[in-house]
Amino acid sequence: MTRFSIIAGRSLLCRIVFGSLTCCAVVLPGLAQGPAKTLLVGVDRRSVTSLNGDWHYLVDQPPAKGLYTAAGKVRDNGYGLNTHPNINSGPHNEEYDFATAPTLKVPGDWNTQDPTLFRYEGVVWYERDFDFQPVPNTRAYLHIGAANYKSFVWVNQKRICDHEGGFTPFDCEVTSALKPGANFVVIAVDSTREVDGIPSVGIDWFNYGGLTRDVSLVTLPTRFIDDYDIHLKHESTFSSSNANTLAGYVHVEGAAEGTAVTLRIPEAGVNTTLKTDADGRASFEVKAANLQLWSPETPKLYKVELVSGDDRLADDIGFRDIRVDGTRILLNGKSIFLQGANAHAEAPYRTGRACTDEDVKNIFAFLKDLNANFVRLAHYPHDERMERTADREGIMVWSEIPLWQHISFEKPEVYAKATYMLNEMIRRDRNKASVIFWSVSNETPNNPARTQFLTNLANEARRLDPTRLVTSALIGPHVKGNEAVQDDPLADALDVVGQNEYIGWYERRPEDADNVKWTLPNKPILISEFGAEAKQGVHGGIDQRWAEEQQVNVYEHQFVMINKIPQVRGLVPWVLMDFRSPTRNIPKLQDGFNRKGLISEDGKKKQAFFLFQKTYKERSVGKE
Ligand code: GCB
Repeated sequence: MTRFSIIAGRSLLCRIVFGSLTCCAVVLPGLAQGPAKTLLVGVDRRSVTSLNGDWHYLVDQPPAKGLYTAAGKVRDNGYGLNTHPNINSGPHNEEYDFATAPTLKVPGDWNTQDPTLFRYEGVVWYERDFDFQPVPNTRAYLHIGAANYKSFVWVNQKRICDHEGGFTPFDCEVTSALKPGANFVVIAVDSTREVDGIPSVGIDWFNYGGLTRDVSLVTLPTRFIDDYDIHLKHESTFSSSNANTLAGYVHVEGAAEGTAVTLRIPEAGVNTTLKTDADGRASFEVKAANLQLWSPETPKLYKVELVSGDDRLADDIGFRDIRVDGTRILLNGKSIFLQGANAHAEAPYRTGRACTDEDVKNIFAFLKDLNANFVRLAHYPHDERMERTADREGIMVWSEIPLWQHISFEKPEVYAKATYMLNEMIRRDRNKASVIFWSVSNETPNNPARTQFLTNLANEARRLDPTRLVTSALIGPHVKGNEAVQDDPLADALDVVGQNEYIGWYERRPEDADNVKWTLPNKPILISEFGAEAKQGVHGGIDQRWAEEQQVNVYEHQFVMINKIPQVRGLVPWVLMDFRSPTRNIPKLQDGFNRKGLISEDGKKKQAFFLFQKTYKERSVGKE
């Protein structure tokens, strides 16, 4: 049960969680200061003022006195005011100055840009000057693609908004804070890991901090299209001859009831005018002519034009049907087998958080070369360019929120955080045909509090988007004798079950996999992680740890095992490319990298890459 209440200009989203009422503040569009959320969908389709580029930065080492008071509250008189020290005269005042500070590139993590910040986890302040000419009858939003992990935003000395979560966008209204001519924005980003954060403190990837994705200023008419969902109607049964009804909604922020919204998809013969309801939402169902459905073989995208009043937006959207039938996964009514890889948002060649066109191009070049039709974007939402490219290239996507291993599952406030992160992920990417799975978690401990939390979250994902499949990657069971029985009750809440296992690396010997007998839920199963480490360029026998040959050997035995599990509908080895992880500390072998990649971080393919390339080409493992 969810209800809204307005308290002092903020809204509280209240929900019964595990029998008790919990509330979390959410920002109502247009209200400044307070927690911000993903508001604007399709920002990359709008003409915006980019604030990417050089930002001045200052490091505010723990206890971060520029940001926090001794009691841990955000200071009113901290660096956010961007005042300057009296250098030459008057009493000495400030101990910081952005004007003369060095710069970091945005988007980008700080760790790989300033060697002194390589291992730094804490607060870094960013400042940027920009010119702006307000246009009458418009509203302006600061759009931040992602900032890891907490952000605090000021514009022209006015505290604007906060955000928690390192991998989803947020929008803060800045209309009344902007002035004609010179303006400035200050953002404090705190990458400190927290026990009650999502993810929590223990992670097996690099905690890159900073403004890691595009930042822009979006100027919109007073009434504007903030959100839309345009998809093939999810009928109770799929029939290709009837797959021509499009459904969804367009939401117009600030719209009075009855505001007109035009939806045009010229190539599909759609040209219709809708009317918003009292909440600004115009729901629709409309027949399209001759729809060519999206699939990896034909990744067809339609130009979709939305117009309401002075606002217009054009997106490229594909239409397809994804569902489960027994233990099969059906795409447009046809059984599919997913062949792909796990990928972290680690930039190939240069390392660092992937955030540019070039990074995304390089990752997709690897996937295409591998003959992949699928990618699991681990363990958090990646840059939106990834889904855009997947849409164009015909690669299906698993998208996940960072509920990784140990999370404070017993705390209602953590559940509230998880729901808004899920919401932000779905809101950003629900119009991407490539995304077929929403994953609620990875490798969480099997206990009642966890199961209740994730079951609720899986249901929430279904409520937000009934057109996609809900999954999670489970860990365990350990093999006993030759038996592995997966009886995690979380499986009941999922449409598709991800099974992670490391037989041949963390347990048993590679050849033991040949004889393991799996008992798995009677649902489609993805082998969502399996693999072994190898250092590119190290060669030796099949039993020699860290040799490329040994990694191949692990996979060959895995293939024998996987071929015997009838309900396996896909595989994603861990992992496409070696990625930084500070927990991997074997000198000369790991050197701070998880080496389970099929490719090294500098783009060199290991032998296992070619094994998968051939296996996927020949489709020799698994059945549709
Ligand atoms: C896992 C985790 C993944 C790790 C991987 C490993 O089970 O899901 O995040 O990186 O194992 O290499 O240990």
